[in-house]
Amino acid sequence: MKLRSQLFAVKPVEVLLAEMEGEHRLRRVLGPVSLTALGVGAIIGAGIFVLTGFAAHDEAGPGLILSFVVAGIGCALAALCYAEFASMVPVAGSAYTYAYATLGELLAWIIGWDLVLEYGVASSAVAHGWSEYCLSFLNLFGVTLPERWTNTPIDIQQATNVWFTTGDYCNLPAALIVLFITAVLIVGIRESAGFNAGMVILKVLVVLLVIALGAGYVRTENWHPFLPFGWGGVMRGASYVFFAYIGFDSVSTHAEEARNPRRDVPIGIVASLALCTVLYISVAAVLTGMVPYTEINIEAPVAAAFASRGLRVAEFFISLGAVVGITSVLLVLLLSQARVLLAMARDGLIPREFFAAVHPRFRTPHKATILTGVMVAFVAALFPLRFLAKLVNIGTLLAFVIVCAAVWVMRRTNPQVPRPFRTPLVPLVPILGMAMNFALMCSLGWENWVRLVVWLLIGLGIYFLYGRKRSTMALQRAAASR
Ligand code: ALA
Repeated sequence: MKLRSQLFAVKPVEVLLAEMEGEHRLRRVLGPVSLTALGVGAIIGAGIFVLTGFAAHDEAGPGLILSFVVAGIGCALAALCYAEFASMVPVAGSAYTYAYATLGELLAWIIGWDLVLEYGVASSAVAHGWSEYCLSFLNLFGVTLPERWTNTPIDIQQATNVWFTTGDYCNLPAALIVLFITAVLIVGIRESAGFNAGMVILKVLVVLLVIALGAGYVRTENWHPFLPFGWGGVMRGASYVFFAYIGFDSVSTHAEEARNPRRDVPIGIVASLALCTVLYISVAAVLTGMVPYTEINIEAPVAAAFASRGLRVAEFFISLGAVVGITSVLLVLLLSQARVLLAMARDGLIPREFFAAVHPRFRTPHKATILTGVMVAFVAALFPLRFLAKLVNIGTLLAFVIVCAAVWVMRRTNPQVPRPFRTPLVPLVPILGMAMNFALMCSLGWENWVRLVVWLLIGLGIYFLYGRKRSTMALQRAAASR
């Protein structure tokens, strides 16, 4: 096939749906409540429990409340676009699959590779958050671990962006939790979903406790000045705490396990995001109201805010809830990562024998899961949290921009395909979604753009050396034209 026609070749929606009927499918066990729980499970984690501290302290001050509103609007616009796709093409693979159906193979590959950044690297960042709250929880009982085994060997200077070595060995707790979750995932989705539901309930209760109890300790003078770093600070804060919202889109990677994907996946996406947005804005208001922004702790800020008011029992429950809650984020992100790899492997863009292998007994993509787990554990052990979080954000924002564009393109190229959920006000919502998420990308600083470009270039290298020649669709077309 000619290069140009292959790069822009789309995978017809009919083909995607027909593939759903084939063999080696995953089990359909998830309903709307489980899907929403998976969404909430993926969303509330290191972002709200850890990154809010740094964002309030260094970037936005009490304006963090507005940062959550801004990031939430960007996500809501993207979520409405995701929901249309999820109802129309309810196949595992998320944005990758949508791009393949609309924008062609090359952009699909780019977005799939970008999702590896979103889910894989985010899992490493989240494992750091887990490690910090785990250590602070153990501290409550007087247990401390040697620093050499809880810090990364390299770090990055905040002001100058220069890398330096720390003399520590690795973040061992972060790596161990990743390997543990990987083992749980191999056993299967039904068990994982049950495990997840318990963790989600606990963390939502803890967040409600933070809001209800913390509200009584707010001192409104802490909200003055409200925007100490101006609107620029609000936007920088938004581009950072955007991390806290990541995960709602992972609901769409579970379409293949949903009992009624056309209805339940859009419900899961929109409901989980809406719930978390309300909770986040409230937590930001409570946190910045309880503690002057200059004194907000940047390691375990929510627990520390309650400790600073002498609320030791609350500190205990918050630390416990954060450890458990962040575990459930890891679970869903790692699960989603393996699903995206599975979808790409079925299309021949990465080695099928390995990534699309489904375990005969557990019916899970065990090989992709193991490889993902080992890589994520390795990155978590070595790289610092702030670096990972910003890299994840820029990659995910790019995925959102592409999905918003794709919904608009699809309305023109495939108007006839049934859409049980329709994004309202097309093209206004997709255009605003692209603009808002692009604006957040621009607030992340040039170093992160450079890292994104390097990541994408590596991806393009893999595509041109491997995927392009082995793409199932290209091979089928070549066979048909012979
Ligand atoms: N939104 C997820 C978290 O905050 C990634 O941990």
